[in-house]
Amino acid sequence: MASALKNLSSYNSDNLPDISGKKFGLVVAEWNKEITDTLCKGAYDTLLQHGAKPENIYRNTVPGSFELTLGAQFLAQSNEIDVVIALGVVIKGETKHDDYICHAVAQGLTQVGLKFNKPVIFGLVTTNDEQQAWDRAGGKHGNKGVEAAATAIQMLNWVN
Ligand code: DLZ
Repeated sequence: MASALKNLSSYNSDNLPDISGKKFGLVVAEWNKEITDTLCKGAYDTLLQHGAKPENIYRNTVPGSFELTLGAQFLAQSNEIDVVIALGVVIKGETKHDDYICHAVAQGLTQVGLKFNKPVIFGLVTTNDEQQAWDRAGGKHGNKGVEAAATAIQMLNWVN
């Protein structure tokens, strides 16, 4: 149950909640698997660094990014899960498939979060080529999995 009414005393100095009892559902697409695994590791390590317990982090895979929405829904509907992190990599090709997939995932994840009143984090890397994807999976532009996990933690300020 989300609460918009937080007293300032409930925040620590970094404005981050205590996540030691929170449960995280990661849904990871297998297309571009090497890259999504790297995103997933970034997210996992970040959660642990901030106090999450390994046994409270669930990882589920789906074939491609298009399936992230349904995977996220399966996780979000569980009372066991406090926040969902969806991770995928969509690389532009000769056709417009990337457009269709990315829009569907963005809209789908938004709907899941609203339907279950639960944070669902959009960790979809959308690039023109594979190098740009690696640049965002531990390369010169950081690791979007780390950012997704940080966003999840921040959003837990809203979850009791
Ligand atoms: C079909 C497809 C293509 C062409 N490219 C990608 C991609 O770059 N990244 C990704 O995660 N998935 C891709 N897919 C697979 C679709 O997401 C989906 O799995 C299939 O269309 C089956 O629904």
